[in-house]
Amino acid sequence: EEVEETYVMVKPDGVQRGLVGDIISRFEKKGFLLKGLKLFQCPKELAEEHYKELKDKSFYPKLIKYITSGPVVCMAWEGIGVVASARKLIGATNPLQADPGTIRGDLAVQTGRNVVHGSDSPDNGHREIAGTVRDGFDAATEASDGFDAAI
Ligand code: DAT
Ligand code: MG
Repeated sequence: EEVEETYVMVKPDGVQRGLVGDIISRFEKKGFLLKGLKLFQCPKELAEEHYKELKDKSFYPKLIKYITSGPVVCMAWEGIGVVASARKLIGATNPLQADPGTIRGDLAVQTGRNVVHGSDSPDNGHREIAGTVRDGFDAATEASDGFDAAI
């Protein structure tokens, strides 16, 4: 397994419900390294770009409305195999099917309010990080070079 980066985003319901700390804590305790973080109001255009593969789905308009309905917390996480591991920590898209112990399995009920996003590939991770938290990322990387996360 290689050291990778992934993009994790606490969606507006997660921010409003006060779940940011719990979610960050799960990634920290797993041993991943936080490389960038921003409270961010997602513009409609970026939301449409982020979910462009889903634009023909019936739920797409609601999805865009939801993701732009309030601030999100955007994060870049680094570690060995972090792309797939983050998806495991997050759990299945439908929270009722997500295993207990996962973020969605523990904290959510509805697919349309599933609290958190995680990139599905390293390429998408880089693209999503570039659109949100990349500013200041390199400086943060340099500053945290002395830390030894369990990566
Ligand atoms: P994931 O977020 O697990 O990667 P996805 O990429 O298939 O899932 O879909 C992106 C988001 O779109 C998902 O987190 C919630 C929403 N969504 C997906 N399928 C849905 C459905 N059937 N009804 C409502 N929202 C849905
Ligand atoms: Mg997805």
